[in-house]
Amino acid sequence: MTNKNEEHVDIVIIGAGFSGMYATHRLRNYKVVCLEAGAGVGGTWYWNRYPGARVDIQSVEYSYGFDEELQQEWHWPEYFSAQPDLERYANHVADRFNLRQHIRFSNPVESMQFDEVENRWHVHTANGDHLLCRYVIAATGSLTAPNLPPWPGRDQFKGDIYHTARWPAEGVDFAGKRVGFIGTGSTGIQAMPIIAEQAQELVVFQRTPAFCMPSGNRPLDEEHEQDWKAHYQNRRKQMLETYGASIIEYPTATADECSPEQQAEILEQAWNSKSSFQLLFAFRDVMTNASANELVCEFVREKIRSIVKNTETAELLCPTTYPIGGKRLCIGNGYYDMYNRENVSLVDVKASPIVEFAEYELDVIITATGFDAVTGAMSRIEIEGSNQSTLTEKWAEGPTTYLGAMVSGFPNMFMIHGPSTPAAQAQMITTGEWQVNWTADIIDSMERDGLVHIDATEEAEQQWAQEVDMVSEQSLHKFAESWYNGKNIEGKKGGFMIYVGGFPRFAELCDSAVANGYEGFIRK
Ligand code: NA7
Repeated sequence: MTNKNEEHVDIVIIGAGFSGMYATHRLRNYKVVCLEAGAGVGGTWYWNRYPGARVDIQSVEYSYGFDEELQQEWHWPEYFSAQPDLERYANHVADRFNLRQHIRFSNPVESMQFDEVENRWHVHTANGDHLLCRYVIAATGSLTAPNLPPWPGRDQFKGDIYHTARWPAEGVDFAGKRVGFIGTGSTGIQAMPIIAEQAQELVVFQRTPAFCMPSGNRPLDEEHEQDWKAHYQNRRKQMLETYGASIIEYPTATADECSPEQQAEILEQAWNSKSSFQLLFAFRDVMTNASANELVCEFVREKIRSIVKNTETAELLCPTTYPIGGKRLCIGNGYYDMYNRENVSLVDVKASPIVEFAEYELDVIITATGFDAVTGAMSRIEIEGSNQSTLTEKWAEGPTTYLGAMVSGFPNMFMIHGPSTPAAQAQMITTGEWQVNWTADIIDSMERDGLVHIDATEEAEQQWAQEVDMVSEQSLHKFAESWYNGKNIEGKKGGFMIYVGGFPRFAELCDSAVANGYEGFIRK
């Protein structure tokens, strides 16, 4: 394993997205190198530069809280920031906190091996770097590895094919083009209304219709901004006390406790709330009671029928096969209205799945077909832990972790937003900061206690799997095929990969493991 390029550092952080950037800052007292596949910072917000890309959580929340001056000085132009503003913010943070000195861009990690004698990870990158480090922190993101279904005929297609997560920085000119669009998840719903305005024709290939509510995006008003800035410290704490680390109106009543008139009024208010996801919190039991959920589903279907003029198209757009919220609720701007345009048509590919790229006359095909989520980025790295066991073997039947942070048999390797964390069920910048702090505290304690090796026990991993299953069982999420459970990818194994017990419970279990003498860990 010796190599003339060998470099010794303390910590390698994989990924310069929002969590990796904060980890680089938080652990700056160590010798830290952050390896990033992209040419710039921002992770998700670096790669996803398709038209209309926008965060679906308000920006005063979806931002860092670790530095009071930063949150006081930064100004978001809109409630829900667009990708260019998020990327600008990521670059600002990288400059302001001198992070670039630690980051190696365009340098993806290819393989890693753990040396049990030295308690070091060997990390190899595409550029030929060979780093030896004591700890690895994989901040590789939940939605990093694009899903490109292997349709035959792709290579013969004479036009251009794009995936929304690999969008060209210079943009795409759709004028006079016949565009085919595959994928009607959060991404497709954001991109299509904009492309429909530019293209000659837009043909939408829909496998499963999405539930979509209006985003209510608008310029950020000064009063709202000042209110947040005056209360940031408390609000950041309050956020972490809510299910999704986001301050929205959490209901107290179940659907049954409301009269039909009250139900209608609550749903209408939620639809117009300009606060994303409020529909899922219309009643306390939307995600736990099938009949409450169906009430919300039918409310959205009625909205679709009232907006889309062609009744056949409207019915095709109505989701009927899964609970609302089972797949992430989409937040759009004019998505359903778009179907009233003459140049837009809808093709049902559920009834007759896409088998090859041949049947339609198109100039451009856009695939917004999602991601090999949660595990995809880690699975693309060859990772060899103790006793030459590989992560691929370990996760062959689905990912297992302890607290979403460690994998038994892969010592000194931590993950942020790993499998079985709340991930996208909670606001990811703030919860990412929380997880980075928790991880960094563990690393600091290892240094303080003169220890060199930390692993999770298999027993703790199994108990965590039971906790994850138990909370999933209580929720309706299990009735949808989505990236949350890997069912969006053919043949992907494993169960629910997201922790749906709420962020406060997750944080408490992480904290109590540490407080109870590193319960579930082996430290030496
Ligand atoms: P999603 O939500 O996984 O959506 C992907 C879409 O692509 C979805 O409509 C899929 O249909 C569709 N898809 C995937 N494969 C195919 C094939 N083979 N044929 C036809 N249609 C297909 O990804 P997004 O990028 O939209 O959003 C990901 C997250 O980003 C989102 O949850 C937010 O957190 C932000 P399906 O529903 O699987 O039938």
